[in-house]
Amino acid sequence: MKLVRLALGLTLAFGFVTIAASQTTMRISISIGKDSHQGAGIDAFASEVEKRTAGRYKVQTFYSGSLGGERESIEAVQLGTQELTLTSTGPVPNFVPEARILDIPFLFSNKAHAQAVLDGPIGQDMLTKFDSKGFKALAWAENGVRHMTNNKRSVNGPDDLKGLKMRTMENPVHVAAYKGFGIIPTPMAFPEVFTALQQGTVDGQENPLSVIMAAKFDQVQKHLTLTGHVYSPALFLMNKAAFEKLSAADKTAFIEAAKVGTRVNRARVAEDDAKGVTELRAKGMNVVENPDKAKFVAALAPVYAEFDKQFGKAEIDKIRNFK
Ligand code: EAX
Repeated sequence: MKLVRLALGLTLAFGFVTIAASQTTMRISISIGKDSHQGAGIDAFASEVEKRTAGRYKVQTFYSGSLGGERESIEAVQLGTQELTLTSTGPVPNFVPEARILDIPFLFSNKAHAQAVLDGPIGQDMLTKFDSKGFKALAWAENGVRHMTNNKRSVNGPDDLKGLKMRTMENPVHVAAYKGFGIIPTPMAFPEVFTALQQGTVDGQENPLSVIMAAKFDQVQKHLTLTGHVYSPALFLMNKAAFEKLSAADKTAFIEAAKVGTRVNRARVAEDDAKGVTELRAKGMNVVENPDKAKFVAALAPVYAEFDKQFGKAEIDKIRNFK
């Protein structure tokens, strides 16, 4: 009888411990608003994590850079002061230099090509490069194909870009490459961009239609050109130690949740790309839909020669020719 009571007591005690552990709350952040392709991605991720771990894990979602810009969020995830972030690869090369190769302009022929590379062996191998830097990279997501906006003039070819002061991401590959376009690159964290555009600190910026719409850049930018000059990957990053603490089944749950988040995120990018031009025109933007792409590519010839040396032409070609 006593033994039974002891066993019951232990069960209750351990039962209690299990319930207490079930309340684990984690945080995930993005630099743009909730009503966006990234907001849709982290919302889906959070609800999938909760569902797939039967509520033992909750993911609190933070939008609009309320926990900091992308560089700060990646830093926080690396340190473990924040468990998760969904970020573009913008500031990533400062943490995982191997990932730089993915930020080369005109590397991918379109979104489908980029997605195939990221979801295939090259992209999946790249995710493992984050392990030794304090991260678990759960899955590739999508920021979108980047286009240029400015307040000075309509841009039809690279000549029109000469001398424009443009905000860029804090990304060494973009900064080096965009000089080839003749612009004056001004790296800046995303939360500062709207004000910088409004006050004329910079003439323009470049981002996917999804970001331009979510951030309401139409309110502070007149001209948009669909340059499509670079594909902007995004990814779900988690603090490595926080990931390693999960049971094997929960690890799978987090990875699968990130994959669902990516599906939702990419679907929203597709929607945004389909309606973006119409919507931004309706908001008063002057849109050049078909600029002379070949001229933009040609403008980067000297930069490509440099990248071939830096990254190895064979490595770049592997991505370019991936089917
Ligand atoms: O990830 O910094 C940028 O321009 C990014 O595209 C934006 O924060 C969304």
